[in-house]
Amino acid sequence: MTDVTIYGQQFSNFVRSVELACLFTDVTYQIGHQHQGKDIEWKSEQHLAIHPFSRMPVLLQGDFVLAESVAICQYLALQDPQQRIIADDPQQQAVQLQWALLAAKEIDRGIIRRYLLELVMPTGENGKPDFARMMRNKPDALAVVAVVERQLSKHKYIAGDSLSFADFILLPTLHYSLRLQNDLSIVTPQSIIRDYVASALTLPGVADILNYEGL
Ligand SMILES: N[C@@H](CCC(=O)N[C@@H](CS)C(=O)NCC(=O)O)C(=O)O
Repeated sequence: MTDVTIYGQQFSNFVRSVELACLFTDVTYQIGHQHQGKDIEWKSEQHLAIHPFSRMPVLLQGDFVLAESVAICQYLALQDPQQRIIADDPQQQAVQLQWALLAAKEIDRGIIRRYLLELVMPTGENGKPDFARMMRNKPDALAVVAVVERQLSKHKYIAGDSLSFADFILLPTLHYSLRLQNDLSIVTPQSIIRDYVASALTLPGVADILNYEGL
């Protein structure tokens, strides 16, 4: 019996964030669309009942339902008796929350929503990616990458010198960004982002989540 269900699909960067938080808090999980024995169809009324904007992920734990990756990862971190991925100190914890929110908003928007997603959900003619749109948005993606690089040049992890739930919001996005090649690439070969992601991939279980290619 698993502890929780993550409503959504594994390709989602935010579902992966919640998986990472589960992994590091020893919470066993399944990914799926079932809640209390009922199938929750994507974008249905039932979906709206568990997420105010019908998105993924949603954490389902018995009667407890929680949307938004940052809220979910923070909740899991606080449930962990050893609190390994959230700081005790209120100021450090607030900085972790700050970076988790930046990763879920500005960083995700610049790299995933307004750039990379065009390859996955193309908006161009004949169902092809609109590369001109990507090129128009590329400077914003590069600006976001520069922000992350600046922070990682000062600290080992995104919110300071210890691994936190903020890293779990950020890592799936950065990992996806490294797949972009040639003209679409936004991370240079020398970027500190490559070391950060490579180092995370050596932690037990992380590569299984980030490299998973199924649905
Ligand atoms: N702020 C939300 C964003 C969730 C989100 O945008 N999820 C995407 C998948 S990665 C989604 O559900 N997209 C479908 C839609 O927006 O209709 C979070 O952090 O959980």
